Amino acid sequence: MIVRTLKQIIGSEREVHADNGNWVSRRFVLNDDAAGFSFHETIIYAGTETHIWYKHHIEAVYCVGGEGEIEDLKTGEIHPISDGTMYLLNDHDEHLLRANKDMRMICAFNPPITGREMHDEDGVYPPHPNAEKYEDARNS
Ligand code: 9YT
Repeated sequence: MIVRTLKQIIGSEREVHADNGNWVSRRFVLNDDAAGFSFHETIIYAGTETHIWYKHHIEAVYCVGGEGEIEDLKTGEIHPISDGTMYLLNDHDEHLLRANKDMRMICAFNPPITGREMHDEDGVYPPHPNAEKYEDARNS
C-alpha cells in the first residue's frame, strides 16, 4: 500500500506548475508506482483558458470544486463544469478549458504520466515509452 498526502506533495518534485501559470498539478500516482495509470489533483486557476490536446493519453477528469467549462474543438459544444461533473477524453479530444472560479480537478491518465510532463505548444504531453502496449491493452 502507498499512502501520500497533499501536504507531502506540495513543493516537491511531484508538484508541477504550468509554464503559462494557468494550472498546478499534484501528481499522487506516477508511472513508477506501476498502477497502470497516473492520478493527479489539478487546480485550474480562475480567469484562465487552456488549450489541451492529449494525442497520446486518455484522461478522466472529475471536478470536486469551482466552476468553468470545456469546449470540444471538434464539435464546438461547450459543457459547463462544476462540483460533480466528470469528463472523459476518450478520443484524444482537442479542447479548451476555461475556469470562472478556481477548479479543483481529480485526474487519471492512461498511459501514466511519468514525472514532470508539461504541455507543449499544442497542449500535448509526450507519449509514454511503452505507449503501443497501453494502446493494445485498451483495444483488447
Ligand atoms: C484538467 C487538465 O487536464 N489539466 C491540465 C493538467 C493535467 N491534468 C495534469 O497534468 O495534471
